[in-house]
Amino acid sequence: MSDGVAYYPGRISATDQRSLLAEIEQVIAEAPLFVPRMPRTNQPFSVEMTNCGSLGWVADRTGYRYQRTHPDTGEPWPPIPQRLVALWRSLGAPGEPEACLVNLYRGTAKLGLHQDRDEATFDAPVVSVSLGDTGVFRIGGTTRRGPTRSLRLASGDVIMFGGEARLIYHGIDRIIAGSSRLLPDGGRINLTLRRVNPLSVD
Ligand SMILES: O=C(O)CCC(=O)C(=O)O
Repeated sequence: MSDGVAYYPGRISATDQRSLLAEIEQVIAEAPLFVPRMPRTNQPFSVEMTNCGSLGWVADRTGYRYQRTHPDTGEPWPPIPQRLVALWRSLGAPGEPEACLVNLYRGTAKLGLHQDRDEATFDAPVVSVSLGDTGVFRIGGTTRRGPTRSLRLASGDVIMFGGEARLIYHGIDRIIAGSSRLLPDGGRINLTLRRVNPLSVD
């Protein structure tokens, strides 16, 4: 792995994956999945999303941003499950994550190459947890046109990128249908934990 990218295959046990999935299903029951839209073009993403944490990431015609409430219900996001906060700490990430983006990939859903740069701080790493079908993750450097490689993220895998790698380009090319039986209807859930504000704000 390049500097600042850490890959932890099978970090979350099968039992803990099931417990985590049940907690995320509860998050989705309280904060329903929504379809984000590209700024300006208003084109829908193929990925459905929701959030937990004090802040949640949303995308609509007016732009990308973090906000305290769900765009459809107007309610605050549910809290981040403690086992994810514990994972964040166990990886040595600072403080506590403020946002956990929940992405659901079904069918041909994918996520284009992008940087995570809507946060007010890049001091903390991004911690990303995969559940369900394997995702073909594309990972590059900090420039859009640089070389990329692909990495298959299976259920229970964790990837963390921080330091020099905090702004690497990354995305999901496709999901390998039928590669996991964790999600009853198939598909993949990704959980992305992030700090949004500098730790001094806590
Ligand atoms: O699904 C993934 O593994 C990547 C998610 C991602 O890049 C993001 O939400 O910014």
